[in-house]
Amino acid sequence: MTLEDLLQYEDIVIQCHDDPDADAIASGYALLKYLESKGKSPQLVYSGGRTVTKNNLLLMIEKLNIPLEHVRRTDDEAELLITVDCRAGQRNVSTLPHRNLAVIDHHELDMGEVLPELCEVRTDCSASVTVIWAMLKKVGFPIEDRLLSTALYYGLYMDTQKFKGTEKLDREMLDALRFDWDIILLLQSAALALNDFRTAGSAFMNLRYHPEYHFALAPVNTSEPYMLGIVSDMMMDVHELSVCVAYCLLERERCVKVSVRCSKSRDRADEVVHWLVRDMGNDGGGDRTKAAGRLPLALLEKSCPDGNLLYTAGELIFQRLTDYFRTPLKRLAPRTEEYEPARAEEFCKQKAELYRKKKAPAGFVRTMDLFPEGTEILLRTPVGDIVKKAAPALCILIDAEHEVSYTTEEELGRDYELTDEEFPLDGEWLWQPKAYHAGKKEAVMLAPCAKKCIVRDTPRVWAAQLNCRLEVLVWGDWRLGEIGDWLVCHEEDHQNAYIIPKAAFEQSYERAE
Ligand SMILES: [Mn+2]
Repeated sequence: MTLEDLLQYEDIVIQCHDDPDADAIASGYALLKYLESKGKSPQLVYSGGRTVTKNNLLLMIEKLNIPLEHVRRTDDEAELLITVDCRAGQRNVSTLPHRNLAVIDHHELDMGEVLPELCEVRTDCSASVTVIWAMLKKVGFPIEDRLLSTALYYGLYMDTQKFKGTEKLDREMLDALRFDWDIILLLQSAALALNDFRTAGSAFMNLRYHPEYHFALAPVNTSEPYMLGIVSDMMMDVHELSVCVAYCLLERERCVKVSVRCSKSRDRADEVVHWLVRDMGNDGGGDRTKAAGRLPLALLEKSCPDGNLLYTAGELIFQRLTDYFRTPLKRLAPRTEEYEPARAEEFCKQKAELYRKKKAPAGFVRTMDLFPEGTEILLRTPVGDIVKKAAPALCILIDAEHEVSYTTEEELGRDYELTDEEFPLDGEWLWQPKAYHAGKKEAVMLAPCAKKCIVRDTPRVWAAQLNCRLEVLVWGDWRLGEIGDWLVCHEEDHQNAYIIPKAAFEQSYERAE
């Protein structure tokens, strides 16, 4: 996409992510300046429940005259909505109504994510300001405006934690910018209010450090989520630390928010967060070096009914991080990688072998053995109550879980081998399968008439037991398998691969000879 593609629209709204940071604000501002120079009058906004309160951002907005507005809700559809430093549909942005959508961002794409036609996502840039700068350069827009230059510089400075890990294009931009040093110095020395500094100090006093894995976590006593970024950014300056976690209790949002920073290229902040909140909360998005997520209070309260929730969260995070480093997580996207069972050894103790589902005994009853022909029978099936008339061909199937359903003898014969043996329905089952005389509402037990039937063939799978933690992409969701769980794929379709938990596998699968 080029910036000129955006000029075909008149009513344009530029949206930063919720809780905008310096990069989002500066990127939106640069886009605003460009569109204004082309005779448009776009709006620069952000949404979400919180307004900007962070010291340096307020100062940035004031000193650089950035007309950023907070929009809570609107029914007005923008002709064109451009999300900057974020992508519509992701959790960190409350996307405003629009007819057309454009995206400018630098964060990595999620697996299988679909982007709008109008998009510029460059992961070779450390900040969105660099993406915008390159786009401005491409259309020959001169960045002579000192305030705009300053905004771009500050956006990159903040998004890279003071230029830690900049890319080639970032450095090119830095060389080209003619920014206002005085404003930069002012912003740099305004990162914290005195009270923020005290809060950070107390978080550092309560730091927990793992000497072997070089991670640390700091509980932050605050209700301002931005403090997490400040604390975790400061932790990155510490030589001994490679993974830094700050977390705080947000009563109003009913969650513990977690912010992660990684300073070594070996670790990925978005993966660490994903691991920390798995099965519990959600990721708020992020990238290689910084990411955030949430743990809902309801779940923490369950594991610690009347305790200190911040403390409980700390224990959980420490434990999960220890596990994370003890057994590094592997990932498998079967369909994109064209998974073959021969690859099972990468994740498992042994080669994959053929298994089949155990032939669980099922039972069947001929309706004519229960009622005279034509009697209306009511059956409580898993999909609801169904009434049918007793007929010579009509049967009732009792599955391994003792659920009942209608079938015909012909259908039954296709999937099952029918026997004359009695189907054992002992009293151990709480719910005894029954059918009802629909007119008289009388129950008739199926047990005395039920016969055993044996499933003819079950599809076979290649299966092997994991010896690592593995996440497998199944229908767009990452499913985690623990050591001991089984990695299986269909015999006919190798890319149809997934995880079956250890207990479930052992209960219902057996080796195919
Ligand atoms: Mn950014």
